[in-house]
Amino acid sequence: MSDYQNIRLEIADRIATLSVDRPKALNALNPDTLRELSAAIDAVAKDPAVKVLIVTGGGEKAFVAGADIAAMTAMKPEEAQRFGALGHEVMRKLERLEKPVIAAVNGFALGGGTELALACDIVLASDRAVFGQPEIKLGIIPGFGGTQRLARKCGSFAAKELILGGENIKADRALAIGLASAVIPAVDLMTEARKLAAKLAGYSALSLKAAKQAIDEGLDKPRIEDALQVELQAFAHLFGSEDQKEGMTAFLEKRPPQFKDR
Ligand code: CO8
Repeated sequence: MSDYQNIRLEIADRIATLSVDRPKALNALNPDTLRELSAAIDAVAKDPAVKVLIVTGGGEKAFVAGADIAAMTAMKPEEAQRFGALGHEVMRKLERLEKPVIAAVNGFALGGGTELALACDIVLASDRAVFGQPEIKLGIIPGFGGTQRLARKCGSFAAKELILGGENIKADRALAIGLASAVIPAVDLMTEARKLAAKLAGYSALSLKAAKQAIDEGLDKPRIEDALQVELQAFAHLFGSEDQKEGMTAFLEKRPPQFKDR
């Protein structure tokens, strides 16, 4: 029996699926939900049987419709600071998870929902997905990393269009600005997400982790020389692994590799 009230965590075939599941509020993130997400990400991080994480929304309608507006209405600045910091902590934990994270965006991904997708590595959007940062219409701004990640991942013009304009966008526009990696018919979304996750799960956990870290840590370096050093260290380190020997030997022997994650 799981202790989670607002999320579901299912693990099968080396893939964990984490669903935000608060149908009465279209999966909006309140503090309890964020704390449960944090605990679930820790569990995924520690579980050697899990190689890839899929994040999605419970039900048909929403991925996550934002931070919980009812929970925020009466907040004073200090409480908002704590809530924002909790959101930052959870998104950062997801972003720094040493395993690939696929967002399967199945419906409304607004405010904190777009911010949750932005903290994932690959974003698969259903053709019914709706993204947006509508906080400006509530008299606030994004507070779970949206001002920073949207600008870094999609550029400042796209970030300002969404954050200053406050209008929602459909999946095809999200694809055009680089907020989604692919758009998939709604009925096929989870099948495609699992197919992609299964493909990644067949690779070495060591090279998946190294690739993710090299990209993310390199992007944080202002100088390309320093960023290239990040890649070089990670690249060279893999040559001490059994999986590098196996991957290259299997190629030369014209057979599929059997990675052992070591
Ligand atoms: N918070 C709380 N409840 C919500 C939220 C939300 N974000 N979104 C939907 N709900 C609730 C509705 O209140 C409604 O509840 P009830 O049935 O009790 O009236 C139920 O979910 C169903 O919603 P609707 O009836 O509105 O469904 P519609 O199909 O008509 O509309 C929408 C769907 C378009 C998704 C609409 O619900 C909507 O616009 N939701 C709000 C979207 C939004 O503004 N999100 C951004 C929130 S702010 C944010 O995310 C900031 C993040 C950083 C915070 C940092 C804090 C310091």
